[in-house]
Order: sequence, then structure tokens, then C-alpha cells
Amino acid sequence: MIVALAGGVGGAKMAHGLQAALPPGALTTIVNTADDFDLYGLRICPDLDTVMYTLAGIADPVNGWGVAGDSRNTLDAIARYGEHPWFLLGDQDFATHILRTERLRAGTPLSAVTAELAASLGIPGRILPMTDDRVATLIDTPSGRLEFQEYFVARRQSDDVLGVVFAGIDEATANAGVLDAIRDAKTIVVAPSNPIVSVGPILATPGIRAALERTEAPIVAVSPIVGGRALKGPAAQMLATLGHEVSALGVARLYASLVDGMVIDAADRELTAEIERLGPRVLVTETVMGDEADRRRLAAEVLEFAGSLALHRMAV
Ligand code: FO1
Repeated sequence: MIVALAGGVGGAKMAHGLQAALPPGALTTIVNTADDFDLYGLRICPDLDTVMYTLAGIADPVNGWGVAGDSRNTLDAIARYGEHPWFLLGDQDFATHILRTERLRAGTPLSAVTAELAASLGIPGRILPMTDDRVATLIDTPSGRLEFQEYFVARRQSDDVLGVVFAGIDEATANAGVLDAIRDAKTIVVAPSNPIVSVGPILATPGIRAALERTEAPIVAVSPIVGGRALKGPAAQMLATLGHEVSALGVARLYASLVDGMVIDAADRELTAEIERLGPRVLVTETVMGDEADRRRLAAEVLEFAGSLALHRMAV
């Protein structure tokens, strides 16, 4: 079994490539839930849904989140009552949130609800929330502490990020399925998601980092920073204002103690030696995932690289 750790759109694309490159059911994706929040009385889980829609082949191809071709009648009707719809939810997306919220209120854990929804959409592998407990990313900015989606969507990531807090993380318990998957994995892939607010909460969930340190599987991370820029989202500004180098080397420094391999883009080839001095071996390739063929090709290369690291481990 192959395990991917993923946040939003970048993580979903990597998981999609892995799903395409692997036999049906061989992929387990562990997903960040610290972006989750309540809106209109509904539980919204953006990263879980982005991964789920992408793996089901129904994600909006332009935004990467939401359902392709979705209408916005519900949101338009909400706006008629004078509300300002700042978080764009499509009608089909609403169906996911309505059913999820109903099941959660009836006492079903998020992991079980996610499994039901994903199975209904025909996804062959498993999608596991990092925890069934509530964790919320809070962003410290010069204007004060913001809830994650207020920072990310309402204020368009325009605030400097001075600090990041995962409220509730110390009391959260990693899903047993997550820890078992990490233990039994053949390879673990850290997707090119934001290392601070997407992968960060997964690694901070009690029990997960220790499970990763114990697993015999090679762990390979794909850098979300290419040529000093994030392909999507605020990772670059966030790394900079938090005092990290905005480069694949900066990402490697964050992951060096955990991973056996780093996959970096050909544009960052000159960082190879410096990253390898930190410990991980490096694979240089084209990491920008334009279309589905790119996703599958990158996934196959990442898996082959991980396989070579496993052989290297056995030899020493
Ligand atoms: N991102 C935006 O930038 N604007 C939106 O209006 C928006 C709506 C949205 C609806 C459902 C969903 O699952 C995701 C949505 N996202 C939106 C993306 C989301 O905020 C981010 O992808 C993650 O939280 C960061 O990984």
C-alpha cells in the first residue's frame, strides 16, 4: 500500500497521479483537516473534498476545488437574503456538506463519513482525515489572529503571516487507520502541498510524526516550491514571513529530519548537493503537474525513486 500525505489542490493532483499509476485500491491518502470550518450551519472540509473530487475525476479543472460545471443557485438564493457569499460553494458541493453534517450530527466519525462519500463517488482507495477531532488553523497577522478561511479566501492571503497555531491539535487523536496505514506502507509520499498549513497539521497531529519515524517505508517529499515560487497559494509568502528560505532547499530543511528523499524541479537542479548534505537523496525532474499525464508521470517517477531508496536502505 502506498500512502500520500496531502493538503489541497497540489496534494490532490499528486494523489490523482498516484491513483492512476497504482493498481486499484493501493493508495491511501491522509488529508489535512485543519482548514475545516462551519458555514451556514454546515461542516465544510475543503481539503478532504478537493482530494475526493479530484480522485473521483469530478473536480473543477480551473480552480482545482469544487465540482466541475457546478451551478451556484443555492448561493445566489442566499445572497438574495442579503448575505455576502464570500466562500464559493456550488450546489453539488452543498450536497456533500449537507450529508456530511447530517451524519456527523448523528455521531458518525468524520473518517467513516468520508469513507461513505468517497465510496459513493467510486474512489477505489482510501481517503483518511488526519483525525476525527476538530483542529483549526489560526493565522497570526499584523491585523490580529484570523481563522484560516478568513485569511485564505475572504482576505485573499494578503496579510503577512507572523505565526500559525493549530487550535485543538494537542487534544486531537490521530485516526487508528492513519497510524496503521503509515506502519504498513510500502512507500510514503509527502505531496507538494503547503508545508506549513497543509502538511504541518498532519505532522503535528499527536502520533503521526512518531509513526512516520518508526515506519520502515521510505518517505519521499515533493517540493511545492519551484524556482523560488509556490505554484499555487500562499506558501512562498508564508515561508518568507516565518523566516524560512523560499526555495526547495527551505522546504528540504523543514522535512530533512523525516524524509529519505526529496523530489525537486529541474529549475532547482543547482540545489541538489546542498539538499543532499542535509541527509535526503534528491530526484530532479519536472514537478509541475499541468495535465493528468503529468500527474501520472510524476507519480511513477516518485514511486520508482522511493523504490531505489528502499533498496539502498536494505543494502546498508
Ligand atoms: N478557495 C478560494 O480561494 N475561494 C473560494 O471561494 C473557495 C471555495 C471553496 C469551496 C469548497 C472547497 O472545498 C474549497 C474551496 N476553496 C476556495 C479552496 C480552499 O479554501 C483551499 O483549497 C484550502 O482550504 C487550502 O488548501
